[in-house]
Amino acid sequence: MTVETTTEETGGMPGGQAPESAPAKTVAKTVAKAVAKTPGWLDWHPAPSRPRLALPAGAVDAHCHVFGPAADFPFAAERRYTPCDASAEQLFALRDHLGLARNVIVQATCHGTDNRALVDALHRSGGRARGVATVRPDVTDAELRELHAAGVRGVRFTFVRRLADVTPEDELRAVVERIAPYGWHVVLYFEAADLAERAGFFSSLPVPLVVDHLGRPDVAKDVDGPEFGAFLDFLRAREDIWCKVGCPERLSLTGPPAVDGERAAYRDVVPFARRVVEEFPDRVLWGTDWPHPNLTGHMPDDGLLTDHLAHLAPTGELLRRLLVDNPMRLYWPEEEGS
Ligand code: 0GY
Repeated sequence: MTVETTTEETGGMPGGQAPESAPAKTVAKTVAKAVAKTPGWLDWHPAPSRPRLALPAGAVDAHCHVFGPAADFPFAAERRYTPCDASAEQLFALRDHLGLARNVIVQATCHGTDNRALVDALHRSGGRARGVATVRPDVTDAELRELHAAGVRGVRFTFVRRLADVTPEDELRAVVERIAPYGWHVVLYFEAADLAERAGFFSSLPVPLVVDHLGRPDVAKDVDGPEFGAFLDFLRAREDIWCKVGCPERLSLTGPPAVDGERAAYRDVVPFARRVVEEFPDRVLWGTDWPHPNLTGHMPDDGLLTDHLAHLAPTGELLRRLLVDNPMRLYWPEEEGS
């Protein structure tokens, strides 16, 4: 059970009755009400192992989320799922436990365009987190400046229909016009089958692009087949298209899952991720995807998920680019070379 607060307006008397002789005074009353998690929802792993893999100093978790806490940051009315809480402190404790140094926190659809939980987490991070927000075309410059000051460096467009209504392309283009002056990029979350229809639109956007979760390939298909080939061509077409290669737990069909000490997990995803890491070593990113929204089969052990990196980036050089050089260049460019 999680908690959501709503603000109710009442008259100035107990029970909401306005006194007859006095002018009706409106007061805000915060009401905590229980909100049920989505049925089948799996909470994040309570006791992940420590990675055995030697991570480079300064490694960045470039895709993770915060949820609520709902009592402080209620979930959006239009959300498609209700998660458990996953606070900034819990995220930063995981960061330290895994031996990571920084986070890129991505606005989750359960918070809609209300970026307050994200901004709060960025402020709490002491400069060790950057963010990707969700905004509407009518976002004001004052709001964009505030998001930028907090550490936001991009916006996310979601085309996964189970997560949100897909915003029309002209509205998304209007968002891009608003954010381009800030030097931000667009994070794209789409399924492989939707790329053909959207590729022209994506390629026309005049800002850097970051693709979530390998473009969600169908890993039952051949890594050398036409569908993944089209995705690789999409990445080849512009040098400012980046790709996240994490999230095997979401893509894998045959596992085995990263639980109970399994160090050769998600074998069906490895050829896809590795192909991208090897061909585009300077524009790949990785993230835990903690707290792993919407998984129903199993909840991975985040330590084993971190160790899974050894299969994707098998040399120290590839690992350093994936975890440090690339995310630093995209999210902390002012620190490059320092
Ligand atoms: C992810 C993936 C998912 C959810 C979200 O914002 C979200 O709600 O991103 C998903 O369900 O596939 O990146 O966390």
